[in-house]
Amino acid sequence: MNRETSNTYFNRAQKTIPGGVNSPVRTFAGVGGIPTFIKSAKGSILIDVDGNSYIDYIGSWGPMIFGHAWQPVVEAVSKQLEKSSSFGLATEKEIQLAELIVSMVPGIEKVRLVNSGTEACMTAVRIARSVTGREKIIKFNGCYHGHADAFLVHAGSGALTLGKPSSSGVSAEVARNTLVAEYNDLASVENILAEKENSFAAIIVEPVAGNMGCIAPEKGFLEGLRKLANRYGTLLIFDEVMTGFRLAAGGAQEVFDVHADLITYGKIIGGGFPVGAIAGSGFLLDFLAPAGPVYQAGTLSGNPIATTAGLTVLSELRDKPEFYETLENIGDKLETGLSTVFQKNDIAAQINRVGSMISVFYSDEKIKTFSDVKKADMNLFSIFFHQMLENGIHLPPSGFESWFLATTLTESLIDQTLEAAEKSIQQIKIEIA
Ligand code: KE4
Repeated sequence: MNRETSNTYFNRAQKTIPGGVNSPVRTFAGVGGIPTFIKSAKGSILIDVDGNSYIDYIGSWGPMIFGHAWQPVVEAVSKQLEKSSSFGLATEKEIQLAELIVSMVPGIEKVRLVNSGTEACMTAVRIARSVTGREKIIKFNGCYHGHADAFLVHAGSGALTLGKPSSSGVSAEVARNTLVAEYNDLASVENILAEKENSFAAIIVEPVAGNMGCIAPEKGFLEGLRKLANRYGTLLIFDEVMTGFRLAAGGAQEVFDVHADLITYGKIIGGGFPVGAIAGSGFLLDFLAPAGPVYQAGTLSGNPIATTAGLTVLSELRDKPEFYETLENIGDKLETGLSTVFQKNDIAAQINRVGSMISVFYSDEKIKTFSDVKKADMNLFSIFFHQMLENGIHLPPSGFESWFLATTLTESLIDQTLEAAEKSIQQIKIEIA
């Protein structure tokens, strides 16, 4: 497959953009090779700058639940664009999107729109710190909540897994207030809470993990977090930037029937445009300026383009919940088909799927925790990734990411994907024989 223009663009990009990309995962650092530069996309098909086409399993990391360039969004946004893209003053569309989100998600009363998942998560933590008067937070190894300092922390040394920066530029002082527990391990959470009682403002968790590959919460895990948060007076924050409106209209809260105090959203609610949101009770959300003492602001927050796109997508999901059944069927067909390919070829692989989030781990052990993920064969994932790319299938360029399915993945596209998987495995077996 000719990828020369992508290569040329990548070399050129590195002269003016750090690492040649505007978000690290796009560089293929996780799988090696030259990143794909995309020219256009429609439905579930990507066209790169060399004219190669691929069946897309990234979906822009989640937003494209109805596929790329979904006509209703194209039309609605084009019409809005004629009336300008931003006023810096309030509009009705912000009210409509907030009302729509409140109507779709059980247990929330108010919403603040921001411009990214990162902004949403950092604001949720700021609210929690203001409400509780406490400073520390608990996050989980392998979970990602955006690039705010408080989240760029990994388990440090010491029994308390004191947070240590996982990025240069994050101060030790900030990192010390973030302690790191293990996903699907309630005891690791209780140990931290008990050790420093009354110090924790929030527990923040991806209710279905997607940033270490897809990992479902074990039975009782989310319920256990809810009970621990109640017992220790700590707020529970569900980071639903990936799962929100993807797993169900009411997101993970609806699927698992566990209710968080604050929920963060992104991706789908912007319909492909930059939107994030914090949602929760009126009491908690009214801590945000100008209603309350927690400052938060944004030039383009709730802008008419992003809210128009978000309204168009969420209205469709509200009016046609059968889309979730469609996504479940697509996910089931893909999971079953891939499992057959791997079993037939004696490849030790675990497929984790929750609805339209799916990941493949090359391991003979079930993948339930971050330490399980770290034992998986990421080198084999990289080889599979490149073979699939060669065969016209664009997987996310990292074994530590979830794949995202769209309603535009037809039976035929899934069949093509499974044929490509079989062909890729055959090619790999020849190579590694
Ligand atoms: P953004 O700031 O990228 O909009 O959202 C941050 C974020 C927060 N919470 C969760 C659960 C997320 O998955 C994300 C962002 N997800 C990554 C994909 N793993 C975005 C892709 C990228 O960083 O380029």
